[in-house]
Amino acid sequence: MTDLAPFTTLLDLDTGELTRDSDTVVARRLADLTGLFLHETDTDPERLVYRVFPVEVPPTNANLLHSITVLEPGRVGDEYFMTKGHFHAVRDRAEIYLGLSGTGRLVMATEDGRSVVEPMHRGTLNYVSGGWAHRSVNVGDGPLVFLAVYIGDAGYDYATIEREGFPVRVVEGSDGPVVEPNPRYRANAS
Ligand code: PAN
Ligand code: ZN
Repeated sequence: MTDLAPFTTLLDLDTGELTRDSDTVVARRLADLTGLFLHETDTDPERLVYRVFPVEVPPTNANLLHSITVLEPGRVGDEYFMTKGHFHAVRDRAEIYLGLSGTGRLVMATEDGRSVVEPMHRGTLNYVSGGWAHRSVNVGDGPLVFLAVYIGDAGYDYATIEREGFPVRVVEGSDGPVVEPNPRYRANAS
């Protein structure tokens, strides 16, 4: 067991801002997301898409990692801004997302090609079961902010999603967000 004293972090429930200063904020810009969007348009590569603010605890299976994600509103072509998405490296590690503000969709998929899309907004408590890859998508006009809590040794497998994509994508339709099959799903798989 690690000798970690209990502690409290203050969270602004509207903005997602944490009082505990974190110097390991992850910032993803369009330049970091090459290949993510189906129709890459000529968009500013420096444009900020999302940031992750972690609360630091040891990444072991005795601890619960937790972080705030702030996903900006925007689109590339008809596709909404989204996170890279990942499986956990330790596949069976589950996670919960608590929506704080904004409007989104949580796209989840299994390795055998099943997919589920769930709503995200203030008060949604999404359970991401073990074995399901997950990606959040901002379909609203303001930032999508959520808390993620997950088993500390889960790790990240981004490579599978980079290679295969998700079975579905979320695009802007004439009446709002639409979920449609991803024509590139597993197109590059060997
Ligand atoms: C989240 C995600 C965060 C960013 O904390 O890591 O929203 O998404 P990507 O990691 O896919 O870029 C989580 O699911 N942690 O396990
Ligand atoms: Zn995760």
